[in-house]
Amino acid sequence: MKLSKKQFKQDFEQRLITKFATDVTKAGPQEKFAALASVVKNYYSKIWQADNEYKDESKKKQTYYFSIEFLPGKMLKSNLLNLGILPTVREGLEDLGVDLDEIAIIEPDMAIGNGGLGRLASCFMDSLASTGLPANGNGIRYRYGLFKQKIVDGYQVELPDSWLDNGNPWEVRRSDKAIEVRFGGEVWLEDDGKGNLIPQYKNQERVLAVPYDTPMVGYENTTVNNMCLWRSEVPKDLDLQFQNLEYMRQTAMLSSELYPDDSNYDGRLLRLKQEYFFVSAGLQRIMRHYHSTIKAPINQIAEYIAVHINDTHPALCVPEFMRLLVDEYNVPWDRAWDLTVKVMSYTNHTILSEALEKWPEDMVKTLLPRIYQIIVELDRRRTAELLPKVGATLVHNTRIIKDGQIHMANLSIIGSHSTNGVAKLHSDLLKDVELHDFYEIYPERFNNKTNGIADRRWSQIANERLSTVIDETIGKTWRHNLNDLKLLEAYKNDTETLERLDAAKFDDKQRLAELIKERNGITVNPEAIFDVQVKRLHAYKRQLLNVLHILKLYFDIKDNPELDMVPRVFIFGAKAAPGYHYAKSIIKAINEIAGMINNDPEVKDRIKVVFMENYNVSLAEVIIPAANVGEQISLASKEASGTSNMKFMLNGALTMGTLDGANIEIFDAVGAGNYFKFGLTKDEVYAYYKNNNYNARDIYEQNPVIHRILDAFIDGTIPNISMEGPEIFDSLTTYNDEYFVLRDFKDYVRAQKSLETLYRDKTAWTKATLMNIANSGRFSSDRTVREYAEDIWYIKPKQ
Ligand code: 26Q
Repeated sequence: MKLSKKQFKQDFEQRLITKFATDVTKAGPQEKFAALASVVKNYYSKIWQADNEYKDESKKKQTYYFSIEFLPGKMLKSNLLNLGILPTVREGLEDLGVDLDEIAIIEPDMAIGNGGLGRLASCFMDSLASTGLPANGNGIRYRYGLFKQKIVDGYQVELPDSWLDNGNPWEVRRSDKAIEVRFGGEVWLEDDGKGNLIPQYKNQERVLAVPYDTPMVGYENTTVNNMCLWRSEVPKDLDLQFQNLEYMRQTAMLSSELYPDDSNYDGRLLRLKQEYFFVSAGLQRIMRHYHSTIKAPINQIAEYIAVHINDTHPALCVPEFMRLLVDEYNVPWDRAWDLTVKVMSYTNHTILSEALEKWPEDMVKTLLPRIYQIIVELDRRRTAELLPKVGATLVHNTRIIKDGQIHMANLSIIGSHSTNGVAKLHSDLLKDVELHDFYEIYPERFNNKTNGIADRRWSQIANERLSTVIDETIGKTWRHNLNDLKLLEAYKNDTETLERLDAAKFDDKQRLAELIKERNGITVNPEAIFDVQVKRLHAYKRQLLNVLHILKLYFDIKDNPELDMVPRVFIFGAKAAPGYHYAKSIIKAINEIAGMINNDPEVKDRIKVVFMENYNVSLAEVIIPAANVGEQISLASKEASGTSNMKFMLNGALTMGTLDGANIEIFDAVGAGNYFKFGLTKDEVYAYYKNNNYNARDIYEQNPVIHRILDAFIDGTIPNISMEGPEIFDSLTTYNDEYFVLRDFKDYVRAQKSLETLYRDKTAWTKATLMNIANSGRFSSDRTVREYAEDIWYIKPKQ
């Protein structure tokens, strides 16, 4: 949009008056933020309205992205950037004596997601709007987002994230579009005399779902999409006798808290209720819109809408869509099924068995009696139809209902026309191993969509310095088409460019060093290698491998106090699921090891270990630009994709990585000299499983370096740990090291040494940095969503 600085200043000052009866000299930071957000909202509202009108009139097919998590972070700068007014606003504020960054920091992170999957959903929301693709998010407006992490005495403590206390300037509550969702009660079918079976209900629990719409503003275009989040409320017309306290509490709980589990299935009833709540509300809203606006016959619905199931959490989309078609719109069963499969598509984000959702039949039957009937009928018909075609074994292995449980992945695959993994390796594993039986039956449904990131947030917003260097080197087209970063390659031997890249990185490291000083009270040297591992804490991600390497370096120094090594700052950021005891023990161990090393005068600042509290999107925006190295060290086959690996690459950090997830594609893109590869391959891992011949204790017994490091956990070397020490020690020895940490240790140390060698050659290092940036174009989520649009959703961009 066009906006003069003068106009902006006028708008901002005026808004301070109308909203708070104050002026720029007296307004507090919260007031300034609210006034600025309100001005920005005003700017995009007209575009939003116009785009809604365009969508209603053109009636072009739209995607509805159903996700139980979204993780957008702060929205102010992103909205300014996408409207094309970030510099104007920054300068206008400066004229008024206001620093944009000081206002932006006030906005709470919108953190209604755990990590990878939720952040991916938000990257997609940005990219869908920015590529002009008509799409909508659908989720839950949790009153409390992901917990805030405090470290107390080295331990993680969880505090509630009450992010809505000062209101949310971006959302629009649409009471007029509220929808009822019903649970429980009894259901039976009655013949209407014309041969139709009509479901009758009794004693259902009613919940009102109120939509809150948040605009997703496209980057310098005219698209503004919508992310719809549902809040649960008690229906207004409910008789007072039903309004008992317990019912009101239950209702509020539906949209009260995000489950803080990442990659772990939690079988609680409330979770299942949340899943049905946002699925039913979302699909009902789609149906209403279809009838009020699209006005096409119901049997053409697949030409107008696509529904995406983000992991299995919204898998109830399949039976709920069937219910709406069959019960509410009288579509014959077979036709309804055909439409459902055409409309639905599904993404799998993990192969970890403990993360796969299965719900007890009884629970589903009690909570969602009609949905249960539909699932039983789907399973019955499918079994009857497929038995003669593919045989009993395949049918049995792929049934929706097995051993008294409803398998949500099976439901999602069977009820949709597309199942994709999130990186090549992961998608291959789904086809060849994990979902092979499904692949035999429905080979055409399987495909890969390698993840991507909203590059504008991770470069233009998070790393303005680097962005400017890139502009000055190759011009600005990369801001619209990330593939143009390839132009940088022509400068890989250009000393001046390399020096400027290096200077930008140094600035970003200094900024992080200041934050570390402020938050952790630790002084770190910006000349040191900033070696970063930031992600959820999980055994398979192997933060422990990183820790063992740090201990090795520490003992190297203790053995040889004059050791010549490049100083390193090891930076961690990680939340553990509150119930994940082992992960919490690793956090405690990292903090105690940090204390031991940072305070040992003999180390002489050659190693610093920093655990940064409360890792979230905003912190990532400061940490990642400052990284020299990104640790992507999961056991091969376990990390479906990873996306922080892409963020590091785009910011000129080199990857220390296993051949897992999207790391492989990063390795292929940058080439062997610009990536530190180590560890078992997925085939080697699977061979260990097959032959059952891994013996971790042998490694502990036979490798004196490992022996000494592990003993540090149980012999009092690491201070202030109690049960955490033996717990970690036993996991690696007695319990045979589930994720092959000890097996990969030696090769990891080798790769770390070669990293150090390269870092000593500044020019060579920065050149590798440049090669990483230059080849990160493929990892824009603009590319990813275009692939989904073309291959899965069949939707077209505007214009
Ligand atoms: C399920 C049932 C009950 C409670 C919680 C859950 C649950 C919640 C979140 C299960 C899994 C998750 C999150 C999974 C996740 O984030 N997976 C990550 O997805 C990223 C995006 O595709 C990948 O890059 C990561 O590799 C993958 O781990």
